[in-house]
Amino acid sequence: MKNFALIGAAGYIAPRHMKAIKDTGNNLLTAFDKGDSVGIIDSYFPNADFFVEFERFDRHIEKLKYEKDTYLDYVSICSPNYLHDAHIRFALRSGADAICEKPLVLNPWNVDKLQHVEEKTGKKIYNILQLRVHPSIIALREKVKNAKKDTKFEVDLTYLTSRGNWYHTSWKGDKTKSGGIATNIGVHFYDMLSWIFGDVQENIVHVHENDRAAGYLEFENARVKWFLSISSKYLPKEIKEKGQTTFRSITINGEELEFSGGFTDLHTMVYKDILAGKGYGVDAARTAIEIVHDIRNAKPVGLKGEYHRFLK
Ligand code: NAD
Ligand code: HP7
Repeated sequence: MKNFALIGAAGYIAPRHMKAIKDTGNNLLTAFDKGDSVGIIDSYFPNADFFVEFERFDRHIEKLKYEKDTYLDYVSICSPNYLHDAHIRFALRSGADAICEKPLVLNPWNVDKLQHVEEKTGKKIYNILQLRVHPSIIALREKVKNAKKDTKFEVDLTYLTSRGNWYHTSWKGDKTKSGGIATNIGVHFYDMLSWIFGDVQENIVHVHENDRAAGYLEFENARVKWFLSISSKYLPKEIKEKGQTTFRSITINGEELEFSGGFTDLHTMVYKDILAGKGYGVDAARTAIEIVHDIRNAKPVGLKGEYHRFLK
């Protein structure tokens, strides 16, 4: 049984990590969050210790080592994006491997720094890249691998997931903390696309606002028009009429990829892989971090060239 600590325990995604730790037969020793709405811990690990001050959390972990001969194997990191690198460094210096939420970091140069810490401490950093364990995505990757080398697939990616006004007030709405919506939400898809279709050849941003972004990405094996939004105003009429607030669609050469289902247990699948000595590390995270950095810093060109049909 492996010992875990968790940073960011009071947030939206933390319960999926608690569930993954439990479902894989491991133990959450201690958790930390600035906020104290963490009653959810009782549903998974009623005996876990909890701290709201970093210094006491740190002291507790040291005490466990020197007084109880108890060591952390992993620190799971569910804090806001801009804090990931600091929390990863803490994990590795504490003698644990880190399992960190996406995006691993906001900028490519942060990735290099993390690799130095891995080298210095001999510990590993894993990133939650959960779409890479989604069965439909794995099947698509196989299909692309088996296609002729120079095939270019035509991909249309539309991802609408409505969020209320709170999103903009929270750290997620602050570009310096989340990276903006293309980073915070889109990173999954850029990672998935580059994992399936190969190196990036062109990256054009048509529109980038606080509630929607759209662009064109060309990979070795695909030409992708993408549209992403957290505003319900861009939902297709028929989706709104059904009372739905999300619309996720990927078509490849006009054919719909069925991938909406099966999202909830992906964290547990990622944990299983990591515990089995697999899992995706710093190198795997790099391409998508480069893509989101470039999208964040690009000057949108407007409605020119290969833009997504939702911009019409
Ligand atoms: P959230 O705001 O609900 O939770 C973040 C938590 O971190 C909060 O409880 C907050 O109090 C805590 N926190 C803030 N500053 C802290 C600090 N200095 N030290 C310790 N705790 C601190 O956000 P969330 O939606 O749970 O997102 C957390 C992370 O998970 C983000 O990196 C996000 O991108 C990622 N995420 C991933 C997925 C996914 O599908 N893989 C889904 C949602 C979120
Ligand atoms: N929800 C909340 O109540 N609070 C939140 O903080 C987030 C959602 P989905 P996920 O918004 O930050 C996606 O769209 O797939 C509600 C991104 N992941 O299924 O879990 C929401 O209003 C993730 O990277 O959300 O997360 C819905 O009612 C990103 O950080 C419900 O939860 C996160 O949004 C489910 O919402 C975010 C993927 O796109 C794979």
